[in-house]
Amino acid sequence: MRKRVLSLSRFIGCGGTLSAILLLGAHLFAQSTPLLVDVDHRAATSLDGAWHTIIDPYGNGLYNADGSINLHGYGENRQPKSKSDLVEYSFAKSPTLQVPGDWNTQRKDLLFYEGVVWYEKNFTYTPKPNTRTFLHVGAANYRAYVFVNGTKVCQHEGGFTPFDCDATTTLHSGNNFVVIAVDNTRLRDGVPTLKTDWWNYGGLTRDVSLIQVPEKYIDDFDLHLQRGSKTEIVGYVHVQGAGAGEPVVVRIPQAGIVQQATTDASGRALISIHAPGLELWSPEHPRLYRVEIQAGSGTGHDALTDDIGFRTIEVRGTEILLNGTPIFLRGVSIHGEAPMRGGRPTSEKDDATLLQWAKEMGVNFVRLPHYPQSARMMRLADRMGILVWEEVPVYWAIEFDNPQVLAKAQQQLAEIIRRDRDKASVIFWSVANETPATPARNRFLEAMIASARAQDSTRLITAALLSSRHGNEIQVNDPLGAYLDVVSFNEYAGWYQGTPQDIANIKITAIYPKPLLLSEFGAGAKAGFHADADTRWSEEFQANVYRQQLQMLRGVANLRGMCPWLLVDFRSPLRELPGIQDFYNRKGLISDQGQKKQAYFVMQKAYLQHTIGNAH
Ligand code: GCB
Repeated sequence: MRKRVLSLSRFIGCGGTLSAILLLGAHLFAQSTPLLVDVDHRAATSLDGAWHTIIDPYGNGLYNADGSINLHGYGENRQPKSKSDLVEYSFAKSPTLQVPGDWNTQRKDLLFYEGVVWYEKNFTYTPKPNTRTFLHVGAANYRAYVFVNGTKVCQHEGGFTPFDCDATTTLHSGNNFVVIAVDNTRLRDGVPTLKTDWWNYGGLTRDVSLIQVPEKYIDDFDLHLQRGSKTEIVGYVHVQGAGAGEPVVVRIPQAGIVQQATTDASGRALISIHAPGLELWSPEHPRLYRVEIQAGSGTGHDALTDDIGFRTIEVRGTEILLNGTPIFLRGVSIHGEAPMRGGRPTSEKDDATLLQWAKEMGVNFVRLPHYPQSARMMRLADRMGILVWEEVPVYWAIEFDNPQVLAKAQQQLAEIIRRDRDKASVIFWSVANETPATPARNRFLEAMIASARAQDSTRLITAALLSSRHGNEIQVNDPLGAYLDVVSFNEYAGWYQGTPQDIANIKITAIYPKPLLLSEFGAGAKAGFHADADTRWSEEFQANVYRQQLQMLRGVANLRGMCPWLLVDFRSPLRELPGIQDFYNRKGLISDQGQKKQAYFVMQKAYLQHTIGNAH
């Protein structure tokens, strides 16, 4: 396994392998996998499809008795050498599961399964001379251990972010095999921790592929409009393996741009482009430019393309400015769950259905809680002109006083910023959801905010804060608000607190002179269940909560955006009420089977007729 430790400047976004050091006081956490950017624009050998799988509830083939990793377990994919040889597992004789895909929704007996599942795939491969090959995993929930031809090449923790294993020295010409053990056991010191209001879908939930690159390759770049400017593109290109003097060219043919640069000793070339006359990206005009990046010259050169929108996002006083113009964010939240069939989304059709339902409701913005969704989803939002809130799973009461947990959270944040900072749609990094304000929590999230700002100086930082109800007042006063660009908060008046009738009398008070965003409100309803507006779980009850909320929210000063909770019903182990919930959180405006509830139309009317929301 290639294990490298880079300087902090690399980690905070100046390019280079994401073998990051996270400096946390005296604590050092070295993450062992690199991370290629813009992977979806590279030529790849897909390993998607059927993989042989072994269900290993006790982690027998993975863990030694002391919990360490057994390098000579099932990862070796042994075959009996003689008729007397004892091998107590066989991938070849085991059933298959589809990759990408969670295991829970592929086999009935795995719906509630938590533990280790082994995946194995055979493939033929021909490495080219003077190249490196990475095994790319889009996401594996929650921990993954990767073996190529019997040798462990990397491991990764974090269920929603990608990683790349350098498999160059373990691959050979001809027949090869890869084995990946995925363990979705929930951990007290995990991110997220033991309790979440979403399903713990396990497995290789996103694409797996092989990516071949030259010896010197572009592993990272960042090109964006300088904050506040509509004409200056700045950033860098990092060429892994290069020293000083490597030529780099950035071309944007549709804007007539050709920019030459040269790497410094760390392989990094600074880019600064004067680009007058750019058409800026916005929901109304989601203009993407084809960007071509080349590093090196001659046979060993590396070339990448990307489709990038250029826009600015800022806060001025209590306003949010997109390309310098105040905007109200008409949003909705969407969990990463496939419409109609459930489970993790695995295709563009899954994502497009969700975003189309949102768009039809009149949104210009989606909150994607509580963990990073796929890069494909962000690409689609880029093309459809939908602004996006991305979030890391710092959810409820994780171990805020544990430096290793901070390291895990910072790692996931770094990975998602690195993956998605080329997406114009993404305007927010959310560092947390509903975290109780304690001194340890404050320190933890201040560190997260500092990391996010260091890695991306152009986007807005937020977090969904808890609010507190005192009689008819909802107070937004979490001390974290002082550190955020936009103060987002959740409130469930009419559902968890008070009655829908009380909502009219509520006053929301926030102590921060900043833009406010209502990141959650809502109520549950079982689609097709009709009763009067006082009957819980009826569509009428939910629609009434929405009507009352909208009326009350019209009076909230500085409200610059809202995301009702949420677009579609989703699976949750916390929601057990038979006949109503049946393990689904029913706060969707649309059922898991695609039926629009009355409240959907209440929101749609308000958004399409612009009867809610002021940009200034
Ligand atoms: C919340 C959480 C969200 C839950 C939601 C609910 O405050 O942020 O994850 O699903 O409430 O339905 O209770």
